[in-house]
Amino acid sequence: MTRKFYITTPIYYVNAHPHIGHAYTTIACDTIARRQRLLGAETFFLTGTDEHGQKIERAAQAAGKTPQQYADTISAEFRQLWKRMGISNDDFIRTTEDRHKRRVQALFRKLRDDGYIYKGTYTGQYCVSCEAYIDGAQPGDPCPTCGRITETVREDNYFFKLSTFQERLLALYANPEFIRPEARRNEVISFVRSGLRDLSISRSTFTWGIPVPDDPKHVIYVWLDALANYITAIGYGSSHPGAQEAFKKFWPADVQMIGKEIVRFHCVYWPAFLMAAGLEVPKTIGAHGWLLFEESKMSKSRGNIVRTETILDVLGADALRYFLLREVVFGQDGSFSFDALVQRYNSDLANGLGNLASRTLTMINRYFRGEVPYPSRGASKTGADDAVAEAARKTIREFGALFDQFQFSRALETAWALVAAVDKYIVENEPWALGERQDEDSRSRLATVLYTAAEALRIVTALAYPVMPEATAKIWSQLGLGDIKKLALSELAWGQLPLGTKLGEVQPVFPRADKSAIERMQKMEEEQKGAMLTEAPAAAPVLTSVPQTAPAAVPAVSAAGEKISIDDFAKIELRVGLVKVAERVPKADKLLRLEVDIGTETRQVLAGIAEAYAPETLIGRKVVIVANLAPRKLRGMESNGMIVAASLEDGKPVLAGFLEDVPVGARLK
Ligand code: ME8
Repeated sequence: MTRKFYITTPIYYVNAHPHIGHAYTTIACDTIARRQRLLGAETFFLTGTDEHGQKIERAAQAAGKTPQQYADTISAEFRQLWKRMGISNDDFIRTTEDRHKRRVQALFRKLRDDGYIYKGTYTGQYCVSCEAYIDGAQPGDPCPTCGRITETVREDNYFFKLSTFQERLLALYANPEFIRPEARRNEVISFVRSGLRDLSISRSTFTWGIPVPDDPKHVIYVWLDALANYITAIGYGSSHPGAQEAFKKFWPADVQMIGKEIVRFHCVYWPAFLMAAGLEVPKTIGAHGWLLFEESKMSKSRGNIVRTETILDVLGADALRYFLLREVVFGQDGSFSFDALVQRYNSDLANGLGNLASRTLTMINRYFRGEVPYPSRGASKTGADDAVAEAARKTIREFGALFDQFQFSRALETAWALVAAVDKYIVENEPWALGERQDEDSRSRLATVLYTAAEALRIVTALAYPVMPEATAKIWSQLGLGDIKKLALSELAWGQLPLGTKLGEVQPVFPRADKSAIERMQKMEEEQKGAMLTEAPAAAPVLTSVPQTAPAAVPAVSAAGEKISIDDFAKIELRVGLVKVAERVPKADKLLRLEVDIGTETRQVLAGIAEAYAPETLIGRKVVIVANLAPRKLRGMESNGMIVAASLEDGKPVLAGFLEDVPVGARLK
C-alpha cells in the first residue's frame, strides 16, 4: 500500500504583504513535500490564508476596504507568489471560503455537544496583533510575544475546557517526535505544567468571523477557526463521501511546520481541540526560528521586510530556496542580507554545483561526443575513484537522515562537501591533460574520471532536487536523464548512471552574480518602501515590537517662521484615535496613561494632561495622535505616540478634536 504524507504550513494572515519570512516556512514545507513525493509517498501539501479576526477587520478599516475585499487582495498576492516560486501545494485554503466556515461550525457543534464548551464572561487582556488572550496581564501591559500593548476585553464568551486536558497533553509531550526541536518541547512542557486555564473561544464585540452555530451574536475565536483549516481542507465535517475519504486517508498530519511564536497555539490548544473532537493529533509539529533583517524579526510592523519578488527577479527562486535552507539552522533565528545571499549564491551555486556540472558535461561533450563514457574496471582505476564513490554513498545516507530531522542546513552542507571532493578529484586527475593524449591508458583513465564526476554530479543533483527544483531539473536533463520528477529517490545509489547516455544540451545553470546584483536588489527594495510610504492607510507604519514612545501631550511648535515642504509634513503620521482606557499614573501629577485605538491597533500613550482632564471624561473621546513618533519611556512605562493639543498661555493643554464624526484610524493630511 502506498504510504501517505500530509504536510501543512501555517495559514498566513492577510494583513501583511508576503515577504521572505513567510517564504521561509513555505519553502521548508515545499522541500519536504517534494522529497516525500520522490520517495514514493502519496503527498498532500496544504497552505492558505487566515482571514478572520479583529486584526484583519481593523486593517481593512484603516485601508478603507471591507474585510472581504481586503482579504481577497492579499490572499491573491500569496497565491500568485507561491505559483511564481514553484511551490507545489496541493490545495490553498482561505478561511473565508464556505467549505471552511461550514466545517468549522461542525467542529464547534461537536465540541459543544460533547460537553467541552460552556458560556462565561471573559475579563482580561487581549493582544489583537497575536489574536491571543494574555493570562495574568494587567491593563497597559505589553504582549509578552510581540511587545504591543494589550487591550482590555470584557465580554460574554464561550469557553473551551482546556484545563481538563493538562494531563493528556503532558502525556502527549512524552513522545519526543511531537514537538521539534527539543528546546521548544521543553518550553511547552513547562507552560502546561504551570497550569492551564479554560480558553475563551468566541468574541462578541466585533463581527468579522465565523458565527457561532445557533448564537450568531458571537463569532468563533480566530485561532480555533484558523487551526481547524488543517482538517477542514481535507474534508473534516463534510457529508460528502469523497471528502470523508480524503480526511480518513490524510489525517493525522505527518508534519505541521510553524514559526516559533505560534508554538503554544499549535502544541497546546490544537491537540486539545483535536482530543476533544475525538480526533488524532498530528505526528510532528516542527517549529522554526525567525528570519532577521537588520537585526530584528522581519515583519511588516517593523518595516524591515524584504520582498520575495526582488530576489526572484534578480537571482531566481532556487537561489532563495537554497540560501534560506543552507544559511538558517532550523529551529534557530537566522539573518538575511543581500551580501550573504549573493556570496552564497556565487560560492555554492555558480562556482560549486554549477561549475561542476558545466566542466564535467562540457568535457564529456568534447572528449566523448556527448556520451557518458564507460569507466575502466581494470588497471587504470585508482583509489581516488573509489573514494569518490564511497563519499557519495555516505552522502546519500547522511543527507536523508539529516533532512528527515529538518536539519536542512547540515544536509546541504554534506552534499556540498561531496561537490568539493569531486572538484578536488577533477583538479588532481587533470582530465583536460588526459584528453590531450591519445594513448589507450590515458583514454581509459579519462573515461573513468569523467564518469566518476558525472555520477557524483547526478547524485548531488538528485539530493538537491527538493531544494532547487528548477535548476536540478535542468542539470538532470543535461545529463540526459529526462524528467527528474520520475526519480525513485529511495533507490538512489552509486553506479546507476547509464553508460553511453546521450547528454542533453549543456547550458550554464547558475550564471555568476556580480556586485551590481546586490545594488539592484537593494535599490528595488528602497523604491518599494518609498511606494509603500505613499500608499494610504493600509501600509501605514504600525508599531515596532518595542512600542514607540512619545512625550506627554505638548503641542508641537515649529521654529517660528521657518517654512517646511509638503514632504516634510507628510512625514508626520497624524491619525484619529479613540481613547479606550484613561487612568492616572501613580506619583506623576501631570501624566495620564491612555490606551488609544488607532484603527490598526491600540497604543499606550502617556500624556501630560492630567491637570486639565479627568481620566473618565476622556474615555470614548476621539483625539489626534502622532502615530510615527520615535519611542520613549516615561516613568518606566512605554509611551507610543503623542496626543495633539493646543497649548494655552498658562500652559494648559486643550485636546484637538473634530466637529463631524470621523472614523477611527483616519489619517490627517
Ligand atoms: O501566525 N521569519 O500568520 P503569520 C520566519 N495566521 N518566519 C516568519 C517571519 C520571519 N521573519 N515572519 C512570519 C500566523 N513568519 C497565523 C497562523 S495557523 C493556523 C495561523 C512565519 O502570517 C511565521 O513564523 O503571522 C508563521 O509560521 C508564518 O510565517 C505565518 O505567520
